Amino acid sequence: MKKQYMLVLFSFLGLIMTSYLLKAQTAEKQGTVKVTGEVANPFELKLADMQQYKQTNVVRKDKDGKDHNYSGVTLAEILQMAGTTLGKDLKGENLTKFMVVEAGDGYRVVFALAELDKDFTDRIIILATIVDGKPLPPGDGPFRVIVQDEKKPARCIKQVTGIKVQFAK
Ligand SMILES: Nc1nc2c(c(=O)[nH]1)N[C@H]1C(S)=C(S)[C@@H](COP(=O)(O)O)O[C@H]1N2
Ligand SMILES: [Mo]
Repeated sequence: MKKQYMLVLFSFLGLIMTSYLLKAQTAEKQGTVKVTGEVANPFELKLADMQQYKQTNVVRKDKDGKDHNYSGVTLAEILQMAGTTLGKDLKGENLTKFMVVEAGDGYRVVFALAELDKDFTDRIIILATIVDGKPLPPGDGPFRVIVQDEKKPARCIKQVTGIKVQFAK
């Protein structure tokens, strides 16, 4: 009788521990963006590290019709860190490169590298982690792309988990 009781207790403990570990893993996954593909140094961008990088602000209207101040790191700077052909190297066949941004819910959007490069455009695109001074709400964050001055918010992809640079072949 006592042995059975112990067995039940231990299986319970096991279950609780497994669920904690799984939760921790999901939290870890949500707190990072994998930068991969046609880059010299693929890396994982961590939420905890974001404040170390230069912060850029973009003001955008949300569906509430009001302006909101987003801050984060420009996609151009993230790609620079990963070692991509921006600036003087963005010419010739490198102009066929694009990035696929992926979200936790399977939503994906594409930006051509030339859309991110300051020699091509003044429009700023950031990977935001902060809105109006606070972390993004769970449904939107922790990472969301914010595209300055784009009429529709459809490329302001939420819950970003990955950025992959590819060639249009
Ligand atoms: N991950 C993810 N991001 C997304 C979407 C989505 O389905 N999944 N929808 C997009 C579209 S079509 C729009 S209009 C806006 C909606 O953002 P809002 O709910 O904050 O207005 O989010 C964009 N970002
Ligand atoms: Mo949309």
